[in-house]
Amino acid sequence: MANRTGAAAERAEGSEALASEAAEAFAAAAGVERHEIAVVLGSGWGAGAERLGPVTAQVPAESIPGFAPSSTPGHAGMLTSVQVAGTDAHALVITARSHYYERRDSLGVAHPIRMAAHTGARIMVLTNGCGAIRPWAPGTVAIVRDHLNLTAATPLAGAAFVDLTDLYSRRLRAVVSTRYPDLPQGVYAQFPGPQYETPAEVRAAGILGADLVGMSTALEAIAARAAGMEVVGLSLITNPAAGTGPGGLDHADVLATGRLAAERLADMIAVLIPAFLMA
Ligand code: 8IG
Repeated sequence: MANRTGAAAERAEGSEALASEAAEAFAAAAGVERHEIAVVLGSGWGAGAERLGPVTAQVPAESIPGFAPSSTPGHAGMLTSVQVAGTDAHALVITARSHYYERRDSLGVAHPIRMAAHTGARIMVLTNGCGAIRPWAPGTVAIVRDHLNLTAATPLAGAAFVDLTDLYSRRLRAVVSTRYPDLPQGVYAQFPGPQYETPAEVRAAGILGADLVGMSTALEAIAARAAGMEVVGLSLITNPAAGTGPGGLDHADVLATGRLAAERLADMIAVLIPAFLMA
C-alpha cells in the first residue's frame, strides 16, 4: 500500500475526492458548469430524459471516474446533461444506477449520487420499479413517503449521524401530489436482492410498515441526504409482491409493465422536474 498514500488514497473508491473528480469530468464533458437537479432513472423510467428538454451532452458512465463498467452487456449506463425546458437550469440524468446486488458495494451505489451533489444538484429525484404489498395495480406510480433499509448496509462511514426524519421531502411530495392527486404514497422497503422476496418476507415487511418492495433507492436516498440534497422518490409498481398476486414473479412481466408505462412516466418526469426546480 506504500504507493496509495496522499492524493491517490483520497481518490479511493466511494470517496468524496473521487465524486468531486467525477463531477469535474462530467461538467467538462457536458460543457455545463452546474446541474441544479439530478434524476436517477430506474426500471421503466428510462425514456424520462427525452421530453425534459434539449440534450446538451450524453456520455457513457464508464468514461467518468469511479463508474464501473455496466454488468448488463449492451446496456452501458449513460450520464446525460439536459437543459430543462421552460427554465434556465440543467438536469443531470443518470441511467447508470449501480445496484447493491451487483457488487455488494454501498459506496459504489453512492458514487453517482455524490457526483451529482458535486455538480451542484440540490434536488435528487430517485425513480425505481418495485413490487407492491398493497393492492395497488401494476402500472401505478407511488410516491415514496419513507423507507425501510433492510439491506444491513449503509453508504456512510464514520460518525455521520445524518437526520432522516424528513428524508423524502414533504415539500417535494406535495409538488407531486398537486400535479398528480391520485398517486398513493407508500413506505419503500429496500431488500438486498437480487432474488425476489419469499411470501413470508413480504408478509414480514408489511407488518414492519412497508407498502412497496424493491432493490434500490434507500441507500441512494441516504447518500443524497448526507450530501445535503433534498430527496424525492417515485416508484413504478410493476408487479404484486411475491405471494400477494395470482402467480409467481416473472422478470419479463416486470419489463413489459415498464414498457407499457414508459410514455406516461416520461411525461411525468417532464412535468415534475421543472415543478421541483420552481417550488
Ligand atoms: I421491478 O417485487 C421489481 N423490483 N425486491 N421485489 C423486489 N424488487 C423488485 C420487485 C419486487 N419488483
